[in-house]
Amino acid sequence: AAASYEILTVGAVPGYLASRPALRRLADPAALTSVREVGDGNLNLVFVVETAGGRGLVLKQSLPYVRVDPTWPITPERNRYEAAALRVHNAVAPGLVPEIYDEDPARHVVAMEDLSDHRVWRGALNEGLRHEGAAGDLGRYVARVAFGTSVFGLGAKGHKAAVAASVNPDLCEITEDLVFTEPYIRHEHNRILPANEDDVAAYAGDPDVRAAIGAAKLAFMTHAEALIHGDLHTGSVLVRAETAGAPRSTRAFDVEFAFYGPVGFDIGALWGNYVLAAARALALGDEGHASWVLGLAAQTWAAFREEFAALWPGRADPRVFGDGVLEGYLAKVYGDAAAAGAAKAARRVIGFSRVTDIETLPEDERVRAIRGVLRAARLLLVEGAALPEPAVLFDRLGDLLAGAVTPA
Ligand code: SR1
Ligand code: MG
Repeated sequence: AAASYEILTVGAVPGYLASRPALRRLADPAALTSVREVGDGNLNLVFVVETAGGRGLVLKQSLPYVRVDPTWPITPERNRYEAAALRVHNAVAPGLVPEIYDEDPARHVVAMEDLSDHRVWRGALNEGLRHEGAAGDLGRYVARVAFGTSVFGLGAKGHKAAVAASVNPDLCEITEDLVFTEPYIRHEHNRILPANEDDVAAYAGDPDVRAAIGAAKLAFMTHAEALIHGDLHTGSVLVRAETAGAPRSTRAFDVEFAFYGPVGFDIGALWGNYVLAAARALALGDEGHASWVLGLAAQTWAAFREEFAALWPGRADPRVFGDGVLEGYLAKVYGDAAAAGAAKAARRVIGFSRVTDIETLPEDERVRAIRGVLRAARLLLVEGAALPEPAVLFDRLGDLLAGAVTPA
């Protein structure tokens, strides 16, 4: 697909900055020390701009096609949703997403805070590194968004107006297809190692799995609870460990999939990616790291619960949304998270868009890791909601993973 607007290049960035009044002040085009294109996701161009003595910034430009498959058109309007969601998330969860500096709807560019002193969490997890506190920070992020953008935080009319302003059908369709449909049918996007064919058939053909995935897809499509991130995997998280000069920092980024959806989808995205990271660690014989990673699920959930409960007294209309509603809602989020976690883990080992956690393993280890992920996904889907203590649920998942992944 051809672009009807100018695609940025490293060489064009100084001129672009000069053309944007909001950016000239932040990154003087005459004082640039470096411009690098660093995008490593499936969709966009990302330029890191550094200046002498300044804070620098990041330019993210949407392409009118999938970056890793230019024959696949996709609306560049997605960064309008990203800019809008970033503004909202900065307001309700300050310090947990990048600051936004500028939005250029004509060139489909969003400018935001440079977080080059952070690193992508997936890579750190793959290396066996422990960023203590990140899982809890993300639970607090999801809670602040879940409350602040919901009926509870906005009231009835505020919520309806926000839902209407945030409909993001093209990006939702990608998730509906890639996460909830393609792994469960024969599809050209699916890539299955011969040694995993029985594992995939057992998972995707299981009637309990199919019923639960259908229900999870329906929830994704219809439960307009809050302006969720929509793609909160560990590659959408930046982490920085505490040092003598700087405190710990965790930021969720890449919010172009944001829409009004079920809050449990964001928690589940994290849980599913913890499962992938643990499967990798076990395949490489690092039981200690696997156990630490699986413990993150309880940390994310506890922080989510505590933050949401702390915000609850400020809810709109406590006449109807009494305290009895809170526990029921949290249980609903938990069940959605278990199902979404399964869907998010399974799609990464069957369908389009794979993850380095698994793909960089040698083939024998990869086969065993994929087998473990699919067994864990089944447990999450079919029994997850009935095991409402995350420590218990993820202990069970750890045993199941170890049985499938650890060499005999
Ligand atoms: C065609 S986009 C494939 C995937 O990349 C994003 O990160 C989302 O996870 C999406 O499903
Ligand atoms: Mg992304």
